[in-house]
Amino acid sequence: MTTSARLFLAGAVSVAALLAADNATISGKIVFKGAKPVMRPLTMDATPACAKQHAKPMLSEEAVIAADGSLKNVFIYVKAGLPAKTWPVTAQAVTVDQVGCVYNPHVIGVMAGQDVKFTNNDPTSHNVHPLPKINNEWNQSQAPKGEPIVRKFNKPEIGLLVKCNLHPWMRVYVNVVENPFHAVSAADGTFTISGLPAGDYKLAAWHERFGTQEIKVKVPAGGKGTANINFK
Ligand SMILES: [Cu+2]
Repeated sequence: MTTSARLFLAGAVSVAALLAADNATISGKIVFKGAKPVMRPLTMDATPACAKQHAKPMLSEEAVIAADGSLKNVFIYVKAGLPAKTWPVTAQAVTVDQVGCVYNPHVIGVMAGQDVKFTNNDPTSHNVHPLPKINNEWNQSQAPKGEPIVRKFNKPEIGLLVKCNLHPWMRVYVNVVENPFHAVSAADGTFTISGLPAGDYKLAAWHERFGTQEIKVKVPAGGKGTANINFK
């Protein structure tokens, strides 16, 4: 074998070892048990430009629960158990669109220092206004279909409420964490966190109305862990 072939193989082996070290996955499903709260319709009558974008009144997203109890918009993150290191900030921005005078998505997760991009696809102005407890407060107006607002939140903070000063029903929750291992439950309640090293983890699951649940999950290298979480 030539020297270059040996170097090539050594490189391939170390890349494979690195991939194997960080390819564990935790997935699960979030379910709400009990009597489902009734969601009120969002009243947009004062702003026809918003109201006329909805064929029927939109319901508050304070609790989005499917018929089978699947709970959407729960933020799940690794709270403890990761190796002590600084994780590189995810380069890609997380986009929050404003369309129909509603923030979409309603809940996001980002890393501290990661870009959050607020876009306006409405024919009306908005004013993006985070109300943090730990990060810095700011507010910024945005013209109809105006330039995106790109900002970072630099400190970890769960459940950071962002409102619109012009439309009081608009709200999005930004969850800021220090690692890339987080997810938001889908309409069917499921979530997946991948790219994890093997470990003994504590996950936290946060919901704007139902609070926080914690669960312990053990995942072997390259393996899968399951974290099914119930709220009530
Ligand atoms: Cu608005």
